[in-house]
Amino acid sequence: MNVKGKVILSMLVVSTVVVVFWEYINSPEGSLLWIYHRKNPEVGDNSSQKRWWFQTWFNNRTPGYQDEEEENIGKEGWKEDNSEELSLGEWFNPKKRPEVVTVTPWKAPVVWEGTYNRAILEKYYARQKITVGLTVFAVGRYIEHYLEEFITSANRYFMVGHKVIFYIMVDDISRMPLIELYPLRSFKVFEVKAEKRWQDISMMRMKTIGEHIASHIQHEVDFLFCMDVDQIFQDNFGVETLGQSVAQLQAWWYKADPDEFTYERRQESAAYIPFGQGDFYYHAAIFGGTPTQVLNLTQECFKGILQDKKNGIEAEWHDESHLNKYFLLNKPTKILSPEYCWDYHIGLPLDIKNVKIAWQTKEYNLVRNNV
Ligand code: UD2
Repeated sequence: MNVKGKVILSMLVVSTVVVVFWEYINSPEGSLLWIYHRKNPEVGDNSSQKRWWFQTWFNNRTPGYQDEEEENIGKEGWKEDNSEELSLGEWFNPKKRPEVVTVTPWKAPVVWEGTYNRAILEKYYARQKITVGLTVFAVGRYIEHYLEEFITSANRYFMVGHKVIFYIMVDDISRMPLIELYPLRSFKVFEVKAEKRWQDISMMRMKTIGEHIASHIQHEVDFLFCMDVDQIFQDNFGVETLGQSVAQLQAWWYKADPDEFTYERRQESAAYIPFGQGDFYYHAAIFGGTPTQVLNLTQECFKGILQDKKNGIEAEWHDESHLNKYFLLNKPTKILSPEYCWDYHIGLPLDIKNVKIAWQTKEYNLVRNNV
């Protein structure tokens, strides 16, 4: 090798040493263990390890690549932010619907069409990778009459883009309709005892839901909704409905004065609410929240139901009366407008801009054992 060749070779060796040393002191690990990392996927993302020094070198010279790296740093930041709640002002604007009540006296949002920014919420919840549960009961003739339409429509409109588990409670599994679900959706079917009276079927849901949350649902979902089966989803019931403790305004009563509400007015009942008290009339056809909150709700309501049974009294609107008492004492953190559970028999007033769920026509004589 001539002198020129030796000079070039030694320059190459020196520059390699300089680059390797430079990468060493600048690497986040501060070590040269990248080969070890590559062998051990538990330690980190394989692909990022493979790109190690070459990528850093390349990034420093390529603006496009640099941007992506910075974007990734941003994402890491987001991950840390995951634990933080979105502030109300970031997704909710009560002024968009000045003609209706959009904030409660205890500052909880009442979610109406137009008040929420679903895109911001979607971004937030997509990062959280949430799973949402939905319980529904179909006992007796409610299976053939309502279940298929309920699940089919929920499959299409409930929490689109997020993992969903339907918890379906029936008194006869062999009569479960066959329904093919979209990706991200799954269901679990449970057999429940058929009570003789429809009132007890309705009320005992509180006990059953509570037992299922305690034994497994709390480990399976981040949020849970509980719904009546005799209704159909018509549009997206999305992440704007999620919250710690969520109540639904009853379509027939959302404009009425609390003294007109059909609360339980007899003092002997655990569901008793005196005249002069009450915030809203909540609908038992939809309630939800985190599993812990829903567990508390169902346990408290069932306690009231049992106490009434012991005292030989039944609240006027059964589980719904106890639910209203519960939400009077434990204010919901979010309320859904009647657009989320509308009865077309009322007509379609201007307030109702977008119906997400519609009541089915009540055909009590066809579906109930005792009318
Ligand atoms: C109202 C409330 C309901 C509950 C009930 C209590 C509406 C839309 N819903 O419902 O939430 O508070 O009053 O009085 O106003 N079920 C069966 N099989 C039966 C009976 C009931 O599966 O034989 C289940 C089913 O999921 C049904 C739910 O219990 O949707 C409530 O019963 P309902 O819909 O017959 O009672 P309804 O419409 O008067």
